[in-house]
Amino acid sequence: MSLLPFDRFRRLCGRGAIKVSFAVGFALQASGIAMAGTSLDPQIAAARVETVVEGLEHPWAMAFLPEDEGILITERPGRLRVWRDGRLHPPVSGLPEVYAGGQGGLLDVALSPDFHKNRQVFLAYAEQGNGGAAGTAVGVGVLSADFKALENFRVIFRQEPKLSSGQHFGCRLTFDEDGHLFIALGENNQRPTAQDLDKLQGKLVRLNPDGSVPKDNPFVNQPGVRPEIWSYGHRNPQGAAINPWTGKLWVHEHGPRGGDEINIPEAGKNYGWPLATYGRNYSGFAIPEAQGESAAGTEQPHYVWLKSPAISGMAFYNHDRFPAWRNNVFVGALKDRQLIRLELAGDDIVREERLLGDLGERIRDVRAGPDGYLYALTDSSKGSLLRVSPSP
Ligand SMILES: [Ca+2]
Repeated sequence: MSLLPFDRFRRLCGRGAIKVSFAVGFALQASGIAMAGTSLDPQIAAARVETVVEGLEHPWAMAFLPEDEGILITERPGRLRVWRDGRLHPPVSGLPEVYAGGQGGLLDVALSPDFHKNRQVFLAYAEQGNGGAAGTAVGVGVLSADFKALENFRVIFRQEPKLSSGQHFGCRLTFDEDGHLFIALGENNQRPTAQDLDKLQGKLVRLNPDGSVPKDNPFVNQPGVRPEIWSYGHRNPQGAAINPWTGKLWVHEHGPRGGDEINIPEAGKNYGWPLATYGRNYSGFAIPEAQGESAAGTEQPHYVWLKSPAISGMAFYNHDRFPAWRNNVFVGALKDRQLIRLELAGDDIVREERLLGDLGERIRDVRAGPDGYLYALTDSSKGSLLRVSPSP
């Protein structure tokens, strides 16, 4: 994506409407937790916050249009909004019907890597099946020249079978540098299915942008195994992004009570759920299928939180605007109502910091903007798009 001149982007943002404030992290959970593996005690820090857009209903995801054309924002009840020329426009037409129950609805949005040529917009959403249960689906449409419609929308992927009564749809969409589409799928709150290779629950899936299966996927031509699968044993991933310094995909997922984790999923590998987990059931009892924090044949998480922040959204920061944030990755927290900043040394996470805690907002998505600011969506019936920068 081309970099926007700052002043031009400020004009796009509608400078007059922006409210500026400062927000610090919350010190509630900074210490006293025995962290496993590479986990760290988080530190609290301040950040500068500007409210860019208000009045969004449970915004879930955003995508920056190239060339100062604005930002696409999904609202979970089923609307795609365009924020451009300093204002929020009416919902885009041409969207599919979504299952807007429980955690379901319109979820992630991603632009085609060739958007400048094809104007393709990919959407992930919960879809109801004939039997009443719901599953995650992904489709693509063409954004009209006037930004008002998504034309010729067609579904390219459906989670099969459909097993959700409203929980654990995932879902994040990410293109890698070769143009493959990764879809991070929840296990529909049906734990054992994350290990069933004939099902698409609890899987990371890798597709060509037209929905066909790449010939070099790890399980192609294996009887009884879905060829879309890249990796398995995932619980409910809601963050995925390509590490710009390695080209590798990072995915994070919700644990149950405890055990939120980041993974760097490799082809064909098993990331453990529900056989291995650092979490417990919400009741406090052990997960019935769990053998412990590890299990033979499964991968350990790259990073794990023993106390779940309930993580959603992920953004690597690779911009010159704020050198203090370079080589960082940011993660939103729903339950902890914070923005998590993780400092990297190579792939290793060496420091964790919590921002925005005193806003008291559930952070659903975080992305790095083309202007070098960080953008975050707050998940509520009156959600906002925030612009975040380091404290001066
Ligand atoms: Ca795991």
